[in-house]
Amino acid sequence: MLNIPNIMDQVKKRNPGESEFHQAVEEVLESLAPVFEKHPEYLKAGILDRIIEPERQIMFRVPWLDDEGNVRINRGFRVQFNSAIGPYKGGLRFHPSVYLGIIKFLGFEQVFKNSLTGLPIGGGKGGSDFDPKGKSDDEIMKFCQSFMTELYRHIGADLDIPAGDIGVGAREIGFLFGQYKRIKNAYEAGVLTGKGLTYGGSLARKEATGFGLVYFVREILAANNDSYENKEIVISGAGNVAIYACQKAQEYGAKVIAMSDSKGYIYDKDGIKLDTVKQIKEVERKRISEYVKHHPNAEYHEGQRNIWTLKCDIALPCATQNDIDIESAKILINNGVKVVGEGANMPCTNEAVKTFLENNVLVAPAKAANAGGVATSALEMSQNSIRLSWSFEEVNNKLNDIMVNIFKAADSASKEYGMPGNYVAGANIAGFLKVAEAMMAQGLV
Ligand code: NDP
Ligand code: 2IT
Repeated sequence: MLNIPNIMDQVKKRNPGESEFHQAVEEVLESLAPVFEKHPEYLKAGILDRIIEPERQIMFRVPWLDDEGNVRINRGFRVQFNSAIGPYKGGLRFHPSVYLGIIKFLGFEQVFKNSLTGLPIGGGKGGSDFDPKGKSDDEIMKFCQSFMTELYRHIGADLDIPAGDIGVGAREIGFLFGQYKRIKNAYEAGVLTGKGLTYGGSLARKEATGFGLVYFVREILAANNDSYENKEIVISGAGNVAIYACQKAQEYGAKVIAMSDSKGYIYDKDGIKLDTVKQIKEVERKRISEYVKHHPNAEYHEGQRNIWTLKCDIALPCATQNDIDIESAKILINNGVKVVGEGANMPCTNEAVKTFLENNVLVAPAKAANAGGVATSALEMSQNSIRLSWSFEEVNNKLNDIMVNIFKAADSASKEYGMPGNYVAGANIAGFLKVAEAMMAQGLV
């Protein structure tokens, strides 16, 4: 038997103050307890102790000059968590809230997620406490160049392949790639993913996380004899994941009635006009509140979390971690929510997830449901290696198949371990088993 409180005491002692990392580990441990019971050899080989300890953690100073000529200093991170099944792979997050605990929680989750994709990618994550909001393009470029001037020595197409996450999109990846290429004096296209289409990017990578989420939830609905037809959906966030989740859900005939950003949410009972959201967020980089200027019948409300007071059939949290706490979960349940699809990483607190499951709300866990992004990053790496590019349809079909397979893996693991319909446990177990097998085979490293 795993003594989870005891293990968690150790985790907290070894990783002080890193509450998001503690939370991510606790959730996985609870799912894995029956696996360790069935496979005592994993415990004996130290798989548990090793899988919660990053292989390498890098922290560095990022100096840059702002437009007024002031010296600015940020902190950069890259946590190379686990390379048992492939090179470290995972995004970079630029957000003022970033510290080691956030990067470690994301890197830890990435290990299981990347395993679930079925593709040969290990787990890592990085980023900085740099805040891109309100910065000029010049400042963004100077920051990215300085960040890469240190990061370049730790990454590589067969070693560690960063991509985007919160605050890191096509613009930032372009600046990062340019600086990497300049320093290395070589065109190593596969060192970053999420690249622009003119220099090695993959069609459908931009859409992949949001589309993949909607494919995964489609599978959950179908397994429960349901579909998107006549469903009302609330999506938090208005970034990369949220926008393309909205697009695919609308294509499937669902009505998306609300979206948000970090300041507040918009409610459009007639259905969100996504072109307006794209213009505001992708082009103008402004607040979501601008939406009501274009659509006066819609409403804007301050307070990002208040979006969960809206009645909906499906909730897709696509903004950031701990967006849905237990209070929001209870309101959603009282309002009749049927499915919660986690587009963001760890958007529900552990208590919220438990409450959903106890009340028969279907939960599509982040490690499975948002894996379409990193899976398509791996497809971008494949295309870079063979120096060919596939059509949008080809990549999208592969993405769809991958999401169906992830669903099957999570579903069958949940059944095998006696928790049918608990896709949270199913995804954790299925993701873990492949990594654990590889670690066993490779000895004590
Ligand atoms: P973006 O930076 O494109 O968008 C983030 C969105 O969330 C913005 O609308 C932002 O608002 C909003 N937001 C609200 N509250 C917060 C907060 N406290 N901190 C940060 N953002 C907040 O990021 P992505 O869409 O890429 O990422 C969203 C989530 O999805 C993250 O959890 C990320 O880890 C996860 N994810 C992303 C993948 C990808 O391929 N991009 C793949 C898998 C998971 P505002 O506009 O005000 O900043
Ligand atoms: O959380 C994630 O999976 C991502 N931000 C995408 C990572 C990637 O390497 O594409």
